[in-house]
Amino acid sequence: MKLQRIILREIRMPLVTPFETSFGRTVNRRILLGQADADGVSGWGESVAGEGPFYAPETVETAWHILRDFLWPLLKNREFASASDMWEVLSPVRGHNMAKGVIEAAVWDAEAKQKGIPLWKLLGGARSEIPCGVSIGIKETVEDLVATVERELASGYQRIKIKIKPGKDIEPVERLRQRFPRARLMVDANSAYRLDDWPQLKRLEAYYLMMIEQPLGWDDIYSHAELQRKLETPICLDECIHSEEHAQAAIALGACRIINLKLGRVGGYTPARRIHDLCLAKQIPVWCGGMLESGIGRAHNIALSTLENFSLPGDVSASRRYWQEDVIDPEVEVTPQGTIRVPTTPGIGYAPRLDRIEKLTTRKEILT
Ligand code: OSB
Ligand code: MG
Repeated sequence: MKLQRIILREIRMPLVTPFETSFGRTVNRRILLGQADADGVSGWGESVAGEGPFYAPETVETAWHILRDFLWPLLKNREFASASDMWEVLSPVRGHNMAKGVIEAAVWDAEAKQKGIPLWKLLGGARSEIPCGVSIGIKETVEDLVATVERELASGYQRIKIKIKPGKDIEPVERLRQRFPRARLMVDANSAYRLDDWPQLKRLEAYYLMMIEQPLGWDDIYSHAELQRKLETPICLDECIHSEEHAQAAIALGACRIINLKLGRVGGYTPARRIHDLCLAKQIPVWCGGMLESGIGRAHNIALSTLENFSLPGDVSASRRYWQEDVIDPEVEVTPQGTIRVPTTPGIGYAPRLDRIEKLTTRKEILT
């Protein structure tokens, strides 16, 4: 397989509902898409980098810069036996996983298309239907939150995650637990607490949460280990896990009992599968996180979620929860049982709508 060119595009898409976390509010998404043309097929990838460096250090701008100026020069005119060789070739660049993840995933899509098989099968996926949960942003009022959760549960979603921050934690969780005694509930703090806040997090244990996601510092595995010793509720790490080595350290230290795996955060399928396999061996369940992706990134999340150890519902949900109109055909839909049926067509299994993508494009660069 030889990469002829890659096309970078930035598209802008307004969210149906603004999404608020402890680190900020997103109304419009700026999304970097990568198209990799190899031997007559096009593979697609999406960067999960945010508009600003508030979830992780990378941004849309840094990802574009690294892709154009450092990753593409490593790849151009090179022969690959398979997409699984990509990760090693990209290794001279340290970090910048969100930039690497765009092109790595795009080449996996291209390889599956060349072979005429679904990407999830090429990856060794084991399920044809994946369980889905939703991630709900911080709301102005608890009433609004309760109404939103009611709607999502009625749609069939199998678990509810809400975003929390200091001052908006105990009350919303208590109200949800009163109203939905049997729902599978969890919270995500996006690093809004410090270890000293542990008594406040301890109070959350009264509400039978499945897990508490990333309560402490984005790069602080050690303090999560201290916290996990004080809590019975499992800690799930998101921001802290950027590599197999981080996962190894977190597990060995007892910093978490569950890992949220995001393709873009770890740099693509090769590192994601290694972390998946490590967690499987250590009996740490994983689930697939989301980053408010367009249909391209969403399709990749679905493929990743078919691996065996993705045993908990992820943050992968229907296109219509995010977008008036998505950039793929068909859009991602969720069954009344709260599952997504995995596509059976080659590659990511959802066709990029090039006309719509071009219309939404604010910047484009062809690298040859
Ligand atoms: O921490 O999982 C997170 C969105 C943006 C940045 C970080 C996170 C999230 C989500 C949304 O929780 C998940 C989704 O619905 O795509
Ligand atoms: Mg998270």
